[in-house]
Amino acid sequence: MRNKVLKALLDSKGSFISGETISSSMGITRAAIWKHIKSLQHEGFIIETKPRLGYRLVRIPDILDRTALLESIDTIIMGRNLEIYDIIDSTNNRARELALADAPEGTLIVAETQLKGRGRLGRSWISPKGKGIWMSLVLRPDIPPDKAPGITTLVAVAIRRVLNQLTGLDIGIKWPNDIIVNGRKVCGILTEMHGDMDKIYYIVVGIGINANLEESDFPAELTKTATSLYISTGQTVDRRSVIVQIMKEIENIYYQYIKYGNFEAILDECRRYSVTLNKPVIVIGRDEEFEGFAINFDTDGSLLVKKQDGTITKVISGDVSVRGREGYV
Ligand code: BT5
Repeated sequence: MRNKVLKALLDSKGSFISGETISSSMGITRAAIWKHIKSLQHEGFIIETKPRLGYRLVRIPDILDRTALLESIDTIIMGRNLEIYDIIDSTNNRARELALADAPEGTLIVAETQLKGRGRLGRSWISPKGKGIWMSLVLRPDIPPDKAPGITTLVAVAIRRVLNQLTGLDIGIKWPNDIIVNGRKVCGILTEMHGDMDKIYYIVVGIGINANLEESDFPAELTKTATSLYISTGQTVDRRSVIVQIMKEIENIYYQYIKYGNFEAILDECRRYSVTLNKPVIVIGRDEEFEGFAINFDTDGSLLVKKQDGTITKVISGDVSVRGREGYV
């Protein structure tokens, strides 16, 4: 009932809607509506009330509300099947669980905080409550499994576009899965795939965006390498619009790619904004570490690194980290 009252307010798009209209369309008393309005106000929704005119939704609080988010997402597939959690272990775990239970492509899991947010190679991802965008998207691309790393590239390109449009900041892509502002990580992507030799069953793309985190939200060891949109612009961002626009952008790029298989345009955009290419890099793998010069991306999105002896090595994402010679980027 609370969601229906909220939906009625959202549908009237900033105009007044009378208690009578809501009560007759929903078949509940005006007193019951008033009770739900009070509780929405208590949650932080700013709702103006005027005798004879009724109710008007003035502002939606910065909590991730399913009804409000669904109302704003204007995609056909991405994010349309949506779950929102206050607390979760990891949105990637829940997305994987749903994917195994046949959840449709585009299923999106979002959480206010994660207790066991993770990065690659078992690293942890800090996810303070209410400050970031911690979400995972289920995809079922009909592409060969060796092309799966390209999905990380595609998502990075989509996120870069959106964050740049929303903030005007120079946003870079650090191969293979980081989005960078001022040399620091503002977003990380964790792509996990389930498939066999020739088929992908599903891919879960985990996206962590440091939206409104303050310096004090980061542990000391991350202050030199991590940042947030808030720290970089001095302004809080509306997490809902970031999610809405990212879903739209991923949908555009992803289906273009699935339909026409043209990865070259995505790679070109990635090259243009890469903070990795044409620089000395240190490649840190599970068993070995080497230095070289990042010369290009290969057609599958892997990184081509020229070693000091002149040989060129193809570095595949997933089990390596890349660092600049003088620091993180
Ligand atoms: C990543 O791994 O960058 C992928 C992060 C993906 C997080 C999302 S949140 C929603 C979804 N659910 C999950 O459980 N995960 C995904 P990697 O490249 O391995 O980087 C991890 C490293 O980044 C850590 O070892 C830290 O050094 C650093 N780090 C941890 N939390 C951070 C944060 N909030 N911002 C910036 N850096 C962070």
